[in-house]
Amino acid sequence: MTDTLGEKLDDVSFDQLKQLVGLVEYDASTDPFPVKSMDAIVFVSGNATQTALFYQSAFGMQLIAYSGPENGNREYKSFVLKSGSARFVINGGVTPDSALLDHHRKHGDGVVDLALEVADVDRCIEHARAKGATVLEEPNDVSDEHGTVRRAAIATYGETRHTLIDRSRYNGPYLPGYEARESTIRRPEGAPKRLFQAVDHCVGNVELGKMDEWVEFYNRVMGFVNMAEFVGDDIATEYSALMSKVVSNGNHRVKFPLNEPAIAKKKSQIDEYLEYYDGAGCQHIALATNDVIRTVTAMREAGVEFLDAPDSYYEDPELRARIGEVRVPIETLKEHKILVDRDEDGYLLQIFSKPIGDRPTVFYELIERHGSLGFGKGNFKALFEAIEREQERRGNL
Ligand code: TYF
Ligand code: FE
Repeated sequence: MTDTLGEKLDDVSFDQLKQLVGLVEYDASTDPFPVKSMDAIVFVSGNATQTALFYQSAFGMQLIAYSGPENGNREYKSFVLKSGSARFVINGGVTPDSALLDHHRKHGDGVVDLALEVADVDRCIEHARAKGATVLEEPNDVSDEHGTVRRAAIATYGETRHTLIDRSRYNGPYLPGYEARESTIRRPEGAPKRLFQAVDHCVGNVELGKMDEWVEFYNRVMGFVNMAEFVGDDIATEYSALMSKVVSNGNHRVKFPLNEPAIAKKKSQIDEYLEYYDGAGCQHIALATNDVIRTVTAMREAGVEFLDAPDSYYEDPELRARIGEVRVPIETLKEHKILVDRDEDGYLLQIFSKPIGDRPTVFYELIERHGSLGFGKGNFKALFEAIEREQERRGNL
């Protein structure tokens, strides 16, 4: 199955993807920087060997490829995991002088690369360079017996990058140099095939006063458009302590909300992140699922902790009136602490994990869309209050 941009979607059909991440029609012919999809989210971990097991056992992902000392990469181990159209790459330094370990010393476990699949690396780089982007890797071909990948990279916020990948002439397991690998854990009897099908959005936290600069960067350099959803001054000072705007590529396949701290009544959760990550970086990744109840149940059973919405959230008559009918009774949402929001296009169900590493930095969102193209604006108050309860428990409020 391929979409209009010729994207390989594995076994997630285009119609499924459309529902899962809320695609819209757009005219790709005028796009100066056409992006097909997220190619991979690349992480650095203090122990990639074990983190790869976590994503298999707790997130139900499948190990599909590997590179490391056993096949010629002496510097670092790299595990490639898939779930539907989502691909995660977990890297960990082996040799003590590996640059990955410097990144890890500063930032801890986190995202180093939001890699994007594009059809024409050279055209994108030419545009990006003309618009003032920092090119970290010039376009180059890498090959092995499975073919050739053309790649390049530009800098984004903090020490995060966007590698651009054209994999149209390559049919191996991930990138040249990687070998196919099968999962190393046995999945529980009767476990669902996968717990999520796609990456919905990746959020960046940037320093105070920098949000608009980064929004403008994505507009100018990558031709991304602003989405309607934003957290402005009003919400920020009232309860959220953050400001947020969302940029996306033309068809909304790739969505990047950007947050900055706001001066409010309490210490911003974004300041807590910036302090512990030691700079700007990726804050949360939203995973699209077609059954958030099943996904959150399986993840909780595997030990992943989620933020609790208080019972009062579900008893609020205003919420009940606004939400109307959704695919399950509100009681079921309450039982699983799942949040719900509705806008003019439809509704969404969502839930947020606690930070998954040692530092209070990166966390996950699970999102089940039913027509809504938003990000759960109606839940911001309840969500930010739940985040602040956790900040307080960590002694950071
Ligand atoms: O991605 C979003 O915009 C939503 C809401 O710290 C959100 O998931 C925004 C900021 C934040 C947590 C969630
Ligand atoms: Fe989100």
